[in-house]
Amino acid sequence: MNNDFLQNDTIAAIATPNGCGAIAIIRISGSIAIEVVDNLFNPINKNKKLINQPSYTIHLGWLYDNNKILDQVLISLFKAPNSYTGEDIVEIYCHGSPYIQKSILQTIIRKGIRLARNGEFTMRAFLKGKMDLSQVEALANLIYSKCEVTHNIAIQHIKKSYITDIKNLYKKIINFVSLIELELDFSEENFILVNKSDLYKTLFQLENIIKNMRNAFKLGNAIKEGISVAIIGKPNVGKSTLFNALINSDEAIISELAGTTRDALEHSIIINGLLFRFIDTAGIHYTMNNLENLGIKKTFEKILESQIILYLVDVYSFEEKKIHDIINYFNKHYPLKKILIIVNKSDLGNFTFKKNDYVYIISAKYNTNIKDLINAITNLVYNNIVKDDSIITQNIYYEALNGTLKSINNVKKGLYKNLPEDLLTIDIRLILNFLSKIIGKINNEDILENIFSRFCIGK
Ligand SMILES: Nc1nc2c(ncn2[C@@H]2O[C@H](COP(=O)(O)OP(=O)(O)OP(=O)(O)O)[C@@H](O)[C@H]2O)c(=O)[nH]1
Ligand SMILES: [Mg+2]
Repeated sequence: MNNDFLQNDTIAAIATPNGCGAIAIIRISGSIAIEVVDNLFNPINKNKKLINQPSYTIHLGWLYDNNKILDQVLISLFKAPNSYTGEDIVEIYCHGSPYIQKSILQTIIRKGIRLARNGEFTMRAFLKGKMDLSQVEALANLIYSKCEVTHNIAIQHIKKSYITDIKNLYKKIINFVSLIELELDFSEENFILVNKSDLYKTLFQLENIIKNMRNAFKLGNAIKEGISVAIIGKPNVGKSTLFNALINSDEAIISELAGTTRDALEHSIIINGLLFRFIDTAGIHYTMNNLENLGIKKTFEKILESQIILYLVDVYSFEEKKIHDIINYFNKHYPLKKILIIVNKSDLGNFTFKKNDYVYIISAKYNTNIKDLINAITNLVYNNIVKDDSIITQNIYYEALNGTLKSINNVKKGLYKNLPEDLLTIDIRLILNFLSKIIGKINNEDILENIFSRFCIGK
């Protein structure tokens, strides 16, 4: 990473999406932002100098590149320190043609302002202490949220930052560490300074907050791109009929011929506030038909992509004694996926088996128990996918949350076993270490880039 990433020079970027819109916003942040724009700006009210205007004001005028008019624009001012980045910010609202946007940006850059990198405005906000890591994380999720649930999680996190509570607990824990060290210094006198039940209580409070934050993160992460649900099974069991019933549309072709679906079909839909991505697949069976085999190969690829598998069978062929074999097969080959067995065509058969946590009985054609099935899938998301600890994510915030919980657990175990205090402090110090990442004491450039590079330029 380039060193100027952390510098305090003035940066600029187009903050609105690429392409042509009614208006576009160019954002500039840094110490020379106002001065540079002042020199290009000719306000409608001729005597006005931007530099003399108060913060949070908007000004109409013409923007020039030497003698050439670039556009009629509105300019808003946010003066340091009460701005998004904590620095002087100027936002130029221009007309949305890509040509105008580019010309304005180029003119500004020629005046000694640098093009911002992805997320650099937000990184400055973070480094100035305007945001903590949990809010940065929430902001990234807010920008990319695609359904009500991810949107709600993000908003709650931005609004109610847990950081004040964490900072207070952080101070308390530091206090405990110093007391323990004092005790160790005077170990021969047998001083007891640390109230262990207080320490326990503090750890418990911290654990609750961190668990909430971790659950919110996991839910947001699991559903970011939509929960992927693959519908699989032998040919003709009614996979495409179920797919259509779930997405409430006639997208997939249905026929009484086996081998109708050749290529996987996908459809995203929001149900109960959650974004789902349902995948209809080609029926799995042994065939000499090359085209069908290509489809079947794809089915296996889609299984790998999915978080939930609906294994469809029909009432004729299903035997209750096979349930365990099926579950065992999936647990062995796809241990990270959640599986439901769906017995379809209940309208046709006389059957004796009953619904349970793994087995759902439906009629896709007549829409029987589809709502039940949808609720079961939703519950699976909240109760299993979110609680699943096997999710692997290389996210610094998530790793810090996990590390805190692990160290809290170690200290609690140590207290329980009456471990010597010098050993306890090792884990207590680890807690502090992880917490300091969450409350924003990060100076390492690579870590910073990792956090902020996910944002778009201009954010
Ligand atoms: N009676 C009844 N028929 C159903 C039901 N669900 C599907 N079918 C019928 O079963 C046949 C096969 O349905 P599809 O949805 O095409 O089955 P599929 O599993 O997608 O089949 P392939 O794509 O060939 O693997 C069609 O004639 C459907 O109308 C049901 O719940 N009850
Ligand atoms: Mg089909």
